[in-house]
Amino acid sequence: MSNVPYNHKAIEKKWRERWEQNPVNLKADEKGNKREKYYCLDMFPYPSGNGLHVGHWRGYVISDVWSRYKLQQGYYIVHPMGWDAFGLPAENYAIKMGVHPAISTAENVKNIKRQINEIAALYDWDMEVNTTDPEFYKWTQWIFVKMFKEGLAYEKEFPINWCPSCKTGLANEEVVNGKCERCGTEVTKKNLRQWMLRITKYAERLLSDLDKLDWPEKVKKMQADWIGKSYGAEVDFPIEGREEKITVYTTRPDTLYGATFMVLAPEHELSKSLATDETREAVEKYIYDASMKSNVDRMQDKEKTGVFTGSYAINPLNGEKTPIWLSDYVLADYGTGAIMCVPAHDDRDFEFATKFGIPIVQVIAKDGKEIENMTEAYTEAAGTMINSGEWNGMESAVLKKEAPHIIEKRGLGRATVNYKLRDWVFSRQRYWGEPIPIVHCPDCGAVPVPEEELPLRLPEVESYEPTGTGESPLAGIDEWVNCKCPVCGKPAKRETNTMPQWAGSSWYFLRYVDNHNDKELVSREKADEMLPVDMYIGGVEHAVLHLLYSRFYTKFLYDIGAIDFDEPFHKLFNQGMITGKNGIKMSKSKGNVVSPDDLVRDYGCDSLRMYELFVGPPELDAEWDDRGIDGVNRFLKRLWNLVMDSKDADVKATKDMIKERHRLVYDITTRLESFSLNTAISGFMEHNNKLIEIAKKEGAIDKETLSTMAVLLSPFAPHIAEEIWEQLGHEGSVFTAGWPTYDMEAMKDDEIEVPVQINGKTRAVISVAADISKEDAIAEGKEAVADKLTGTIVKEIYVPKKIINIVMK
Ligand code: ANZ
Ligand code: ZN
Repeated sequence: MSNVPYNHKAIEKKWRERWEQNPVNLKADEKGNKREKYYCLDMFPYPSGNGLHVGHWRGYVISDVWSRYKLQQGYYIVHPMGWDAFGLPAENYAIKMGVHPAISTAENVKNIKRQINEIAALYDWDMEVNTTDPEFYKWTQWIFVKMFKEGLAYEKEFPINWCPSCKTGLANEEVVNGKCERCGTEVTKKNLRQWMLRITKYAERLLSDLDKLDWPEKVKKMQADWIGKSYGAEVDFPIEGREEKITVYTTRPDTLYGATFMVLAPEHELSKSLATDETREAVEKYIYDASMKSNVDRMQDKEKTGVFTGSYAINPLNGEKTPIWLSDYVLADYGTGAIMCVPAHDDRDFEFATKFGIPIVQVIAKDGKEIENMTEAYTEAAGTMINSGEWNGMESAVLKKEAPHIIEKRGLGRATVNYKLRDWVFSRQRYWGEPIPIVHCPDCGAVPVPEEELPLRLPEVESYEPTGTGESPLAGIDEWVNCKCPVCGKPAKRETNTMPQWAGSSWYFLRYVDNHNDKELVSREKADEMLPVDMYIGGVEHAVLHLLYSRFYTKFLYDIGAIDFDEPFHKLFNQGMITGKNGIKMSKSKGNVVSPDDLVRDYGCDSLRMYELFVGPPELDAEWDDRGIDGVNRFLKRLWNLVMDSKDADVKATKDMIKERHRLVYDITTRLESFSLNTAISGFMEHNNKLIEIAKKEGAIDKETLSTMAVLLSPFAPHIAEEIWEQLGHEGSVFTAGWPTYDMEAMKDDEIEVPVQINGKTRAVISVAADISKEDAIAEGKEAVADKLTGTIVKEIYVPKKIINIVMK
């Protein structure tokens, strides 16, 4: 037995110090030649006051294992870390405690950095960024100015969540079940001037470029659904007795003959003017009530409400009078904010028509038969057209595709493509965010702060509370607000809204590689050297917004020539969440948070790293159970003992050892390649047990096999890997070893010759794998003597490696 037991404390301390003095070289090979780069990125954390729990560790361990694996494969590793540090929690803490958010944020960063260092990940801290650092947000503001100049940032009155009691605008996250998170008052809508980003201009590219990406199909589909492309038509309905037309957007122009009424969003520009003397009061009340409802309420599938305007439109195809209604189930900012209603074939229209007694005309018939008494809409686009004039008898599926073009040819409207994607509401009435670098001049309008004056620093304030007028606390600082117009020099006022937290996270990955450049967002030279990201690792909760915004920013920066690639993340991996017992999310309030600190102390970093992977497939959620860490810890101890027993024995590699070595390389490599990190860990355990078996027979294991084990283990458990490597007599770090290769031939079992007997008489000799199973041996034996098996078999015997005997009657 080995006399030196596995001492994780001593080993991990020793190697931390070594790496400190002599860092692993990420960039160059032994001869100093620069290697091909590989950029592995983590979704950077928000520096929360709660610190990290074992769930946060998992993602960082996965990305570190991947980075170290790539390093061993010979790449130059770009693996940075930073802080997404603007945002509400720091601000709310400031409101409560009166501590400046910059101070609490800096404290949190310090604590989390300490915790991250416990992981022993290969982060290059020289690349660190912090979104709240003026040297960083200078460029967040610069991008905004560029967008403004390109017409992509614009102002718009927009209904936002509004708490009438707190007198403040609320972010969606602050609205809980339609109520204000702070005071519980029902949230309403208020029209406020907002800054918007025209992400819709990029809708088509954001959709079609998904094809270029090596991302999980699930995430690509979520993005595609969010962008929501649909083909349809805009149809112009003349208004009876007026000059104007109402344009509707429909994906089903084939059903035009069945349009028996029309509905406008209450906010539609014509809504008020369509009222007649008799309907005016009801119409205005309806419009007002709708404006007070939150979107949450409007989206809910409640009973339909509506009001008849008193006006009619003319169905352009058949000249029928169609009554114009208002209802809040039509959204103002989708399509044209007006729809033609086909109650026979649309659920919502059916419900509305039934409630208000509007006629229902069926135009698509399954099997050609009209339904006598419709009790629900027929929503399939399969059947033949009826009640549709010249379209009668056509297949509806065919007509659906042709109708937009027919309508366009006849001058009744246009074939269109529509996207669900909305422009992005980019302003927040908050303190702790990047000031929007715009000056409002009475003469020149909205003018950007000149680029050379950036960063526009966030000023100190006395109170972090929102002002109550829907403006940010910045509005209360006169000396900051009042300024000169950069164009004409007249007195002007600064924009007081700040940017959303997404602003910094939409482009931070570009800045890491040139984080101190005060001339450019990123130099071309550094960008060429290290960008774009090869692998992005983070939680699936960011599948849509963060990833979509980052793709949008990247495309914009590509378009203005700041970078020369237009997709930021080549490959994406989403890790599952670590939960407490019964799948409950870890949170302070549930009291089920497991801190990594104690586990590191008791078992060591290497054991915790391996256990984070061993808990389950990395892409799935997993329940944490402390007890499981014993298993990986035991594996490391057994491996350690094997190395200690073998290192001075100097045995020659036997065939078994060589076979085991190649199988180990094969298993670990293929499992890593398929991101099956949990089975990679179990692979180590199984092969180690095999080696221990062999060592029992042969006395010890050869150095090459154990050295190979150390290299394979190095991405997972870097400290013990280094120590084993050194104990086996190697000089220098295990991270200079390079990833081992395997030889399929060497993995094969030895073949042996086995005689096949029938009733004790040898009839054939076959060659089989030495460790063939009983079933396989007998099956192969019977095949070899098949023509001689003429009777009934009463017994089949396999004496391993010796003989196969078939007893026949
Ligand atoms: C007539 C029709 C008949 C429709 C039918 C559907 C079925 P997607 O696929 O999501 O783009 N629509 C259009 N604008 C709307 C708005 N602002 N608010 C609410 N609904 C709106 O859906 C397009 C369909 O949703 C359109 O096609 C329109 O109703 C409705 F049998 O027009 B349809
Ligand atoms: Zn001016």
